Amino acid sequence: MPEQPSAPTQKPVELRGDYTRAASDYTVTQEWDQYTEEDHDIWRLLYARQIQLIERYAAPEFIAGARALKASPDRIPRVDETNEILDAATGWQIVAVPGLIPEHQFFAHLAHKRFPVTVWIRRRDELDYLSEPDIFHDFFGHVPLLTNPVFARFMQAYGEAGPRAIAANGLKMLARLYWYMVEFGLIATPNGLRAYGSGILSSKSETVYSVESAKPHRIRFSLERVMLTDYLIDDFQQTYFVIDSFEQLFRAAYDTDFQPIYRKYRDIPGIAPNVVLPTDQVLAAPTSGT
Ligand code: HBI
Ligand code: FE
Repeated sequence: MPEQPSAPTQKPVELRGDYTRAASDYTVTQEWDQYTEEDHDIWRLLYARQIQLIERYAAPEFIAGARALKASPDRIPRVDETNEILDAATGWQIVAVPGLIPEHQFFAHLAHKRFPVTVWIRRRDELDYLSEPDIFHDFFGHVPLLTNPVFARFMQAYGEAGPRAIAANGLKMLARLYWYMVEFGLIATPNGLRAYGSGILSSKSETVYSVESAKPHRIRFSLERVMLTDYLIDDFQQTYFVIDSFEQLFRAAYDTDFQPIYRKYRDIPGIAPNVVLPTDQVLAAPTSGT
């Protein structure tokens, strides 16, 4: 039986998933027939409120991906049906997992163009927040952009970087890149800022907050700046980093040798999540919003 990974929260919590049936790569079968009507009802509620918000707040590439997946508004999606669409778009697949899995296996899946999707769905009293990823976060938040060839290529490069980061004591820096880019990234578009991060777009309140609130800092993407910045897990972000294009993100990750970055900074404390440096390019706060 694979060991349970620890949850990335500031409080110790037990992981909810059933790891007893997982294979050595932590995959499980989805057992779609086991979902209850209540499970599907929760999917329907979450889907209905996010699908209308993303039209206004999400990156066009994310919206296009969400449409391409043809997920049902009424039923939890099936892994096998999704894989036909995803495979045709970028050669990626999703694999079912019990929840968070250890870094090493997580990286290996990404490097092989497999995205791990948690099988269970949250409870009705957790519609707005939970500390572990569930199928709504993993599927609705992450899978749409895996239909985008450039973003998908970035994700693969991220997975390939994992073992080298572990070997060089640089995991913390690499994980910050995932956090600020994959989970909480913003992108500049001709129509203004849009969200593409999965942590944002699977959360009703952070979707609006990330784009419209005057409170958080929005700082132009710089690879080193992102890799050095600490983050908060249990609250809205105090800083979002903004890319110009997925090409920019892919090139930064793909063309840069991270080893010198790990060597230079591994013993240096991170930049606090709310700090603005003199070298930062800060984007103007939106004129509306709170
Ligand atoms: N496991 N299922 C799952 N999903 C994640 O996003 C995830 C994970 N394990 C490790 C992990 N993320 C991060 O620690 C890495 O991005 C560094
Ligand atoms: Fe996620």
